[in-house]
Amino acid sequence: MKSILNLFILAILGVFILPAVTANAQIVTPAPYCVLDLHQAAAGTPHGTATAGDGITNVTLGTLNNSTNGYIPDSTYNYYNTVAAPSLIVGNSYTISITFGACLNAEPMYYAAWIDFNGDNVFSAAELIINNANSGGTEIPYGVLTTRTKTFTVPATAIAGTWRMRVVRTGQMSTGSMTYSSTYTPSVCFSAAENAAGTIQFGEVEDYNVNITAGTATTCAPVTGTTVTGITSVAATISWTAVTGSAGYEYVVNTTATAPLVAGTATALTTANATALTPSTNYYAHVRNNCGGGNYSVWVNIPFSTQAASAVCDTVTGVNITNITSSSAKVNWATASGATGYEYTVNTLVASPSVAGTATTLTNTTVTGLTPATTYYAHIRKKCGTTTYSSWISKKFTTNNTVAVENIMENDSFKLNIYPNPVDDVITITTEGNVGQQQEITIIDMTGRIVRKYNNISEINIKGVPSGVYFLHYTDYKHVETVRLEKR
Ligand SMILES: [Ca+2]
Ligand SMILES: [Ca+2]
Repeated sequence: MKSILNLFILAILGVFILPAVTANAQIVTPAPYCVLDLHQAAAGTPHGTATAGDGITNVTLGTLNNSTNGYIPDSTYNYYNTVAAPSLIVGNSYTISITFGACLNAEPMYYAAWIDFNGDNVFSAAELIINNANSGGTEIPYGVLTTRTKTFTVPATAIAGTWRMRVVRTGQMSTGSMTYSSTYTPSVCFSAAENAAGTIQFGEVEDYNVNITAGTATTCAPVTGTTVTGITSVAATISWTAVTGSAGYEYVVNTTATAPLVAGTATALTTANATALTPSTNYYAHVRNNCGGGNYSVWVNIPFSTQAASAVCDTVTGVNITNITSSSAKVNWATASGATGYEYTVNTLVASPSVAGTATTLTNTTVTGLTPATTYYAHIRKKCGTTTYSSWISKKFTTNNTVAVENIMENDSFKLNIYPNPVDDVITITTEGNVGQQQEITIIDMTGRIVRKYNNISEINIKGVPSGVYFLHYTDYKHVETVRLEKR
């Protein structure tokens, strides 16, 4: 039930925001139809605002389109007998649309409408045309202006004549339950005495006249040529062939093959974009033709399935280059989660490759045939799935200088001289014979660690190198010589 505080707030809103309101004409006598008398805050006290309250703000059916206050000016019952009655042809289908004020508290709210199709002044259960369960199955949400729709067919048993339609919005009669029930339908008749004796209910009742006419049932052709294209993991485009004489179309995209129970999204186009879909899900695109006059063709549907979500394809990690020689190198990378393979390219370009590399399922490769003393880039990318790749990761390395091993064994009168040895700081180096290019001196300790390296070899200064025994290692393109060196 509504709290006193809420009623107070609603009353304040009404008093200070809204101008004086003229009540809609109410004709309850003669009253061939039963009474449905709901509670109101107080006579003449608006209950909420024009769009926020417990009332009905619009009813649309065929030519009927009646907008009213969502709050209750002085009565919860209004009979709009001066509003032109829509004509409903026996056998035709029509969509009723009801808009509800944005209720200001969380009490479950229900709705229902009946048309006395057979003109017996009784709203029978068989004459129910809309309620929560058959038009979405949920309560009216709290605090939101809400519209519900339902398409119904005027039954063949309907009698021609001007009869009554009753539209109701209310809480749950007699129990005042605060828990929404998907199967509850509001009472169609409820007297003031019954109301006073039982649980007081809020809401609004709007009665209308409708003309039931025999006429000739209008039918129109359903759409054809329905296709679904551009399917991604979250979107698709629905298209259909234009129907001659169409007044427009409606479409619904859902996961149910059965024809929609409610009106779809109206469009004058022959395409519609479905968005915010769920990946890897089976959907149905339902489309129907608007015949005009509130009548529609049957729904046609076409199934489609969204694609799987496109997982992010991460780059490889742990790239390093080992076993570098003057003509080869081994490229290594870490095993990547979810990889179906890798591609690599080794070239002298810093830019990522623009074409596919060499495919492999290993996490290393040894490249050969490289040029000595040259800077290379190893480019690696991960393969995800069958056609998706990560971006490239590149690692720079430089090949070693060439050592012409084949000449080392030749007796080409090459001779290396170093002195003094033992040495304090400065070593003088001379060579004799056919010297190769790219001379280099390396001082290596007894553990194999390089402690100094020189490219200018005529005189080197090893000041600062701890005393001890070392190897002086000489190389050029043709020769390798190692001499024992003692540092004092
Ligand atoms: Ca109203
Ligand atoms: Ca009836």
